[in-house]
Amino acid sequence: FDGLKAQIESQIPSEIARLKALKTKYGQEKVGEVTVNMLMGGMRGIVGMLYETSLLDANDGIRFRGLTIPELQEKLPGKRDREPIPEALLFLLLTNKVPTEKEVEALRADLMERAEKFAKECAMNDAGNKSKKNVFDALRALPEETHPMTQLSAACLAMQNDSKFLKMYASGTMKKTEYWKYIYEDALDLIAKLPVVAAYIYKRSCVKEAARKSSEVPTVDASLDLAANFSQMMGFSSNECKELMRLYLTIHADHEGGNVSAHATHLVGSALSDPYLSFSAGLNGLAGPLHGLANQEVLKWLKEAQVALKGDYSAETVKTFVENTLKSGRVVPGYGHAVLRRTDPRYECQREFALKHMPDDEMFQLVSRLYEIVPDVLKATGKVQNPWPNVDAHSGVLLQHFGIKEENFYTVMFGVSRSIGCLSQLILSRAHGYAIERPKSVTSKWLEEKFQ
Ligand code: NMX
Ligand code: MLT
Repeated sequence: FDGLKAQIESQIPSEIARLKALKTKYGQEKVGEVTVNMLMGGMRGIVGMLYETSLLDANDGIRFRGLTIPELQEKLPGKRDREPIPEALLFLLLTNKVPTEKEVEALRADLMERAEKFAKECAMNDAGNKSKKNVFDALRALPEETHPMTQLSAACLAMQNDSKFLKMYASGTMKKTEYWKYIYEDALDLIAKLPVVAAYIYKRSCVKEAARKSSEVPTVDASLDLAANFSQMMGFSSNECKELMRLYLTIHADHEGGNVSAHATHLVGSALSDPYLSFSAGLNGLAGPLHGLANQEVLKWLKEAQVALKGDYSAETVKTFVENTLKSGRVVPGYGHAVLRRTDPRYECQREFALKHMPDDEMFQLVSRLYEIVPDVLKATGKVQNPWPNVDAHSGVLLQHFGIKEENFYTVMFGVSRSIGCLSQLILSRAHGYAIERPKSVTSKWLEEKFQ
């Protein structure tokens, strides 16, 4: 299927011309100022990079190529039930165009073919040609208790051997204008392979019951959509769980360019590191507790609350529990955001999903109660810029309900989804000839001398 690739190719000349015109016309204009506070405060608020696939507004939340989450739910074709499928989002991110049903189906089939070929080849190597090592051998060499995110990142590196970009670059015959074509192939391969690898990690090292455990290469059902197949490979075949996976993989895909995982992927990619190296870097950032690992932290914290509160979710007891979390020196996981100044729309759509599919779930009742209590407790600290919940405050309770109980796996699912956004932009960055990233740093002495 080269329809998507051909569409991207046809857009490149006009996009490059548009960017060139922007530079010629406005190259000397200022987009903002950098204060010492910004420099010392994690570069918050500095406009410092181009990122086309999505844009985050503090008050409106995320827009994927201009579309909000409710708009995605309404407009993206390819739905099996109510939720959009991530293949349709991938098409939108890459082309800035809502695809047709036919285009989504062609991309779905392409990704599933890549996934199936990968899984079959690895399974064949396992069974017959044991001397031909594959990524699953690399994973088996790690202790089972290695954190699933470390395993996913290591798997990305272990698959780098397959990089078409790497081979072409090494051959010395690839023109700069051709880079994106091989980045595209690697990116689509990686997006297709990650669910297979993730499902393997889940069944080998997260699941505890012998009956659900497996260290076989998962079997891909190429007739399914990417999310449904992922759910099935993990051992969850109900329609509701597949719907949840479609929603999950869609809403976690992209959050503009400045978040740690997107920025890390972008930065490493700007050195012409291939998608396997670049996205592994992104995953390492996603694995941090202030970023993607917060979804695991939230679940641990909810379980802690269930034990401490013993079913008493009255306002007073819940408030005391939250205050004690702060007193112990921890952050309240799942609350706050570097850019957002409202409840994350990704939280809201997950809440809607819960209200529709599991309104009586006990842990959902707790999550809802926390939504009433936590913002005021955080406001009372006088320092938290955004007291509202983010995406991670809600994702775990949905997964628990549908049987995905092992919270140390949650960030892996976030990573599988984030590949869609990060790798889309990586393709566009090479297609549009973005520069290597290299901002200027200064020492604190330099600052003192400047202002004294
Ligand atoms: N609980 C307790 N304190 C908080 C929280 C929170 N949820 N959020 C912010 N603060 C504190 C923060 O630690 C800082 O304290 P100090 O000055 O003592 O260092 C102060 O409030 C000001 O921080 P902000 O400017 O509001 O937040 P910042 O932009 O620095 O950080 C987060 C954003 C998301 C890292 C922060 O809100 C946080 O740690 N939240 C909890 C972890 C979390 O949910 N992360 C997931 C983000 C979404 N994702 O998936 O990546
Ligand atoms: C994300 O999805 O990347 C998080 O909300 C963090 C961020 O945007 O900074």
